[in-house]
Amino acid sequence: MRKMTFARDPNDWMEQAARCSDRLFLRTPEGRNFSYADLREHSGRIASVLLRRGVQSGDRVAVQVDKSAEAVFLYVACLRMGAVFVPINVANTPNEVEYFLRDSQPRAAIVRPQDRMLIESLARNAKVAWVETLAADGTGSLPLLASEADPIHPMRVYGELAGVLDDDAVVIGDGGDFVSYAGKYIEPGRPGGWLDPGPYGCLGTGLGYAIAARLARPSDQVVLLLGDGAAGFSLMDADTLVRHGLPVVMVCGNNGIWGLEKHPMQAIYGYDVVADYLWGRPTEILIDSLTKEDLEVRTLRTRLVQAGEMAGSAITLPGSALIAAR
Ligand SMILES: Cc1ncc(C[n+]2csc(CCOP(=O)(O)OP(=O)(O)O)c2C)c(N)n1
Ligand SMILES: [Mg+2]
Repeated sequence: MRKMTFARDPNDWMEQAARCSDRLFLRTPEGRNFSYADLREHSGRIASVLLRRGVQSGDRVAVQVDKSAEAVFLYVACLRMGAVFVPINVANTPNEVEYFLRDSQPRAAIVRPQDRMLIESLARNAKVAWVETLAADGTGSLPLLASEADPIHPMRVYGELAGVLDDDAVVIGDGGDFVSYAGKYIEPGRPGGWLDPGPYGCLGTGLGYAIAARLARPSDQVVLLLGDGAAGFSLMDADTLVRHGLPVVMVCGNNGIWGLEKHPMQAIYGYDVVADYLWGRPTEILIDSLTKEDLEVRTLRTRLVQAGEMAGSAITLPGSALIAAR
């Protein structure tokens, strides 16, 4: 009889299995098929989100979700990185869930979207900082942080940023929908680490804040997250950054619309006015008229290139204009 060999390290097992990449790993009742190569890819993507949010080998990840292929990928992701998967039965009461969270002290809790509000307050009591969602159909905030969608989903931008921001980074948001996601997903490491246009949401403050932040914190990362509409209010101040030698990284959510105006108009009235740009992509046009040799501009729609490349003054993201004043 042929002797079977078993890989002890989940990563070895994954590599072995993915060699027969077409081999079926899982078929769901709805007829979705996943090969071993899919398993490697999906679990790897989830593992990279967990890593970027600081989950390390030995950390616990509490999971209270319905059965799904994605829940299996999450489980395998934990195995691959040596994290401890703490399954919590969906039938557990809130008191029981709070007990499990307090007892296991997980780095992250992954829950059903409908339970998020409830669990977030339990998680706060249990000092669990990070809660994401995963639904039975595979949707939710956890998969979006690793989304492969093209054009890029804003959540992916923030999923990538989370891994490269220092604790003392100053992150500035100026924009509509693009920045709403940032507000939710970027956790300032210390007071003063997050600046936005405040309760009245007056767009156009971002460049001024960036100038001030760079002067006040000369050696910290300063990152400006701009909607393309917001960029239209004050992008000319990139020229000020350049003239005064103030390096700042700007990531522009370049969707060609005033999204936060357009979508509510569509929802309430069934039509929208003014919210679309009349020509092309104005962010690039505006940048063209600035002192371009001192600005590094990259527009990448299809590919993620070295998202972690933030050491100098540049981070590169797809579907977003990246502007770095040098
Ligand atoms: C000074 C000012 N004018 C108008 C508005 C109304 N307003 C809110 S969001 C928004 C559009 C934002 O578009 P963009 O920055 O492209 O972000 P998106 O929603 O497309 O991600 C506008 C015009 C505002 N908040 N402040
Ligand atoms: Mg926009």
